[in-house]
Amino acid sequence: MSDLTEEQLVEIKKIFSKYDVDDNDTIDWGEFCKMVDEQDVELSLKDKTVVFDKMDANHSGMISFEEFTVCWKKRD
Ligand SMILES: [Ca+2]
Repeated sequence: MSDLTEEQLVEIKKIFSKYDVDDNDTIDWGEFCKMVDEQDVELSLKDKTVVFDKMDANHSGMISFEEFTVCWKKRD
């Protein structure tokens, strides 16, 4: 199922780690907001909630690297 190359995975991991500030291998709400704020996109709090909820596929309140990778694939 995974069609990402090793290189792409390394790249995604790099981005993921950058925003996983407390290094617990998940992106929580606070870290997610920081990530969004650093992009050149204007998202309302409501939009952020929707995006976060979409990325957090199992609704654990945190985005795992796996969930992050899945979203990355959908982006392209
Ligand atoms: Ca984290």
